[in-house]
Amino acid sequence: MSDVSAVKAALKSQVIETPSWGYGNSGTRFKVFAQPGVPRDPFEKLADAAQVNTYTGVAPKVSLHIPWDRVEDYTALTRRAEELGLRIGAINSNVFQDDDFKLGSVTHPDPKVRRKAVDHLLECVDIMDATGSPDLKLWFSDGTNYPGQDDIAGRQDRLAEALAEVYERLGDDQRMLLEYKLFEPAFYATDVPDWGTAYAHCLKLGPKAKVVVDTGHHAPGTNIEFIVAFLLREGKLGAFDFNSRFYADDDLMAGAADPFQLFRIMHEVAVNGGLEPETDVNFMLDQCHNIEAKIPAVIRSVTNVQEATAKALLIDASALAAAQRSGDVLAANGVLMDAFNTDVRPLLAEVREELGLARDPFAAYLASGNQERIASERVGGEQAGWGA
Ligand code: AOS
Ligand code: ZN
Ligand code: ZN
Repeated sequence: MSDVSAVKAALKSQVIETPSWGYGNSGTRFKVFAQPGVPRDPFEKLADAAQVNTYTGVAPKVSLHIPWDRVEDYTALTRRAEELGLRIGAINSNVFQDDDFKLGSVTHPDPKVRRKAVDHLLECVDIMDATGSPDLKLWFSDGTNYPGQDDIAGRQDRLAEALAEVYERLGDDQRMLLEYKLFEPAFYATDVPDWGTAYAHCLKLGPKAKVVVDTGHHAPGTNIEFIVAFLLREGKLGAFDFNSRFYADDDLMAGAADPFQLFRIMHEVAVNGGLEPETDVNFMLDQCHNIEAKIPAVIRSVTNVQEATAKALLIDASALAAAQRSGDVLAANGVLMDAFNTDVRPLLAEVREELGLARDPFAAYLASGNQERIASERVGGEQAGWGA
């Protein structure tokens, strides 16, 4: 796409969903560093997400996490989101923080534990009904640590059975997004370790089941853009969990560690129709901000995704196709690199200006005084954190 007005239109319509847990205190297993002004409840998490949307204009959806965002009244939470110009995005289920799930949740050998896990997933669908959320996000920590610990194929049978029950419960406009992850917390055999396993289960389940690609969940060197191209071609890419990794599931800001990889991913998204509304790809962030201020970090993550998208959209498609047809390897690669090496910040500043926003959302937020305001107002109560 080289027509600038079409590029701008695509950038204006891209929606990036931010995670409620990205606004709370988080850390590693060594230490959680508390920050002043962090939300004390899900309502305040929404207020922080609204700040990101106010300054970027492209982040009107917020993923919730159950139980961390469990409230008495989901209608009130949804109403608050609407007042803030937001809507509720994916409901993230959690079957990984209960003692009963030590040996697994939906793949646990004991049917009573499997029942408890499936009941939680069904509760998440009830919350989707109450909040208007379109997506149930499933990530399972299930797996084994030692050879022989459990029957690998048997665990797949139990997983398939649980997924089928939850799939049946989905409404017409609701989807199930199945996420995979190579390892951690299980170190020998994870039950949904890769896109192939997730894809095979989703294919059996039906059209409402799609795969989530979390960019931090692969072995080093994995060609993630290939996975993206394949899943889009099959109509099975449901969403991204964007974040950056240097080593494993680092959950750092999207585009921070490897902006070139994010560009290559967005190129495959763009050429395979993933920016078209009908493909319904949900561009989510799944990040934790352990040592940096949270709202500014989410703003930067959103703009990093936008920059990668803008560069991908600027690729000269006809020059690329001509080079590919003629087998001119260096010219084809050159077309891609020209786009990647373009400074798209002025273009995005123009896009924002046309939307009535400040040209630099990061600077505008810092100048707004919100950070100081929440630090002085949000005192007392329990500061919400990862897992709180
Ligand atoms: C876990 O590693 C996954 O990335 C999940 O997406 C998880 O549900 C999310 O990080 C919130 O806990
Ligand atoms: Zn994730
Ligand atoms: Zn993860």
